[in-house]
Amino acid sequence: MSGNLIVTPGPTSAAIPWEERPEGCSDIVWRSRRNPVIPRDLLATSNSIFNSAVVPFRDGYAGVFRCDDKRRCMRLHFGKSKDGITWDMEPQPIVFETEDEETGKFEYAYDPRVCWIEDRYYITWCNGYHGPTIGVGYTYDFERCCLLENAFLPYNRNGVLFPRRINGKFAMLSRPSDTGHTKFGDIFYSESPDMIHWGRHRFVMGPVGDGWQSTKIGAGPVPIETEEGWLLIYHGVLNSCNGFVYSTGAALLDLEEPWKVIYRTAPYILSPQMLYECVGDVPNVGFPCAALHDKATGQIAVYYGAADTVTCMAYTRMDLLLDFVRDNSI
Ligand code: BMA
Repeated sequence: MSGNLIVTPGPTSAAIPWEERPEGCSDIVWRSRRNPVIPRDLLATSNSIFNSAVVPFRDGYAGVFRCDDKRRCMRLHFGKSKDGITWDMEPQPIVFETEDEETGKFEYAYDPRVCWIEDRYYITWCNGYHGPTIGVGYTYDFERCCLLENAFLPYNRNGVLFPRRINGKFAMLSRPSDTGHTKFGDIFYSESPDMIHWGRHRFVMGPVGDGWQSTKIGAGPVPIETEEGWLLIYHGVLNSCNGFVYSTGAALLDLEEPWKVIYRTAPYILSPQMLYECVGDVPNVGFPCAALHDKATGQIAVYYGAADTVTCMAYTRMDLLLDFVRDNSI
């Protein structure tokens, strides 16, 4: 740990962003009418802002955003918002504080997730250290950030923490991969006593069928704890004759042994269909990285990157989604 990071209070219970399901719409997950909520050029230097993570913070929200700059370097930026929709984005990338010269030598950072555990916000992301792997850091205030060790050896992507210890250990999902645009990918579960050393790796699930999740899959937002299990929203990829198509599904994982899959949707719950999902730097991509959940109302607000260009939101309700996962499981 470097510097004196100041401990500030954790998440608050600000009302989450919400829009009712449009009349006549029977989708389980429906899009915000304000999409894309974050344009590609919110920063003067940004080529695109997408695949980003938002959490409750103080009397509003904070986030870690993937901002690819106009050199097309992949960087992470802090942002703050009162309502979760309109963002005040830091123009400078996050400086990851570390006294360890070696861990500080990463070349790029993308696809962040943010997870409140016990006393701080942990950030995980795809970290360029001799190829992509899972970077881990933490912040108390979304101003300063400490860098920890990479969780795994290259190559790995989509590192997503659970929001509490499981059987006394920190727990993470990840997706071992390759140097490039990986054509395979299973989700694994790993645990750690200290957020540094990761082990006891368990297979959770892999691609299935010949449809939207047939090529590779990866965990999306931090899993949400329910009485029935961990609700995991994840992306699945189809390899079409026109390239990869990134859709979204949901699964329910066992509470104490999360590598055991209870249900998993056969159909997708969201797929690239709107123009802002089908047209952009990488067409046909919806990539969820965060979900806000209001326990009292069951409202869920999902943040997802669209076409590797902009950030969008979609909504669902816990009861609707759980019923759908149960009734449409593979
Ligand atoms: C994945 C990641 C994501 C991206 C997706 C589609 O491999 O690089 O950041 O959204 O491809 O291009």
